[in-house]
Amino acid sequence: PAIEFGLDAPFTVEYHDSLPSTNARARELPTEGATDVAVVADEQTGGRGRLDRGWVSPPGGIWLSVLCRPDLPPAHAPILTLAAAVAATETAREAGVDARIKWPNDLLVPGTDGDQKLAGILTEMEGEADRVSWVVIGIGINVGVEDLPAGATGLLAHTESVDRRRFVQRLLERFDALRTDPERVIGAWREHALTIGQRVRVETPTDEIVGEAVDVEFPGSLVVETDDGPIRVHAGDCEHLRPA
Ligand code: BTX
Repeated sequence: PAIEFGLDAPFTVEYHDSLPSTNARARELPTEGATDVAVVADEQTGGRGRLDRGWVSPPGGIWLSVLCRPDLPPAHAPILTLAAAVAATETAREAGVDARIKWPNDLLVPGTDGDQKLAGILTEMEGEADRVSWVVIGIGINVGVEDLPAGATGLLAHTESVDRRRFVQRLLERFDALRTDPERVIGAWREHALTIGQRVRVETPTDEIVGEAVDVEFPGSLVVETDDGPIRVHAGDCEHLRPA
């Protein structure tokens, strides 16, 4: 499959014309003893978002999941979601698209009628208390603009053509360089962030936090300055983040 996709990437690339979900396929790989594999599909018939939401994945998009086995405690795994967001953002920007990051896991393109969602990231993992056994980072990037939900946009709305193989290759190269460099991830994340400086309302399963988003901190928490002082929100606890 790696040869079929014609990539010389730092990950073995497994390509499928159609899958229910590249994350679901990548989750099968650890039992096969694999690591550092990227699963790519032209279309997904059951694409998944966070919190049991769906992800619309028509043919021709970039639907990609990366399986790795990092030497990290589970609590630090969110840094890999941020690394993937930075890798995807920088690759989109290189392709001429003004992508920005909305904490924790969305890529947006600012527009005159508001920000539109270009991409999303879904990280899943398994591990013990002190060490992750595997992590699957699913990255969905809209390419075309047909058959997308309201509020979504694709790369082709902002640039004339997209070489998907090259895009995947560049994204994987960047992710590979970033995954062991948390300081660079946080620095680059801040540079591309749309959320920092905004007044936000963050919904978690137990709380609603309102204030100014002032920073992101390792391993991926958002610092919100509230009337009662700063609160750090874990990426995994965010159900919704809206302008306040
Ligand atoms: P999320 O829960 O932040 O976003 C999901 C929400 O986004 C949906 O409820 C819907 O409102 C909206 N949405 C659905 N499809 C699209 C789309 N194509 N473009 C823009 N907005 C959309 C984000 O979850 C995480 C998405 C990860 C997707 C990748 S694709 C490869 C991998 N495989 C897989 O099944 N999921 C990941």
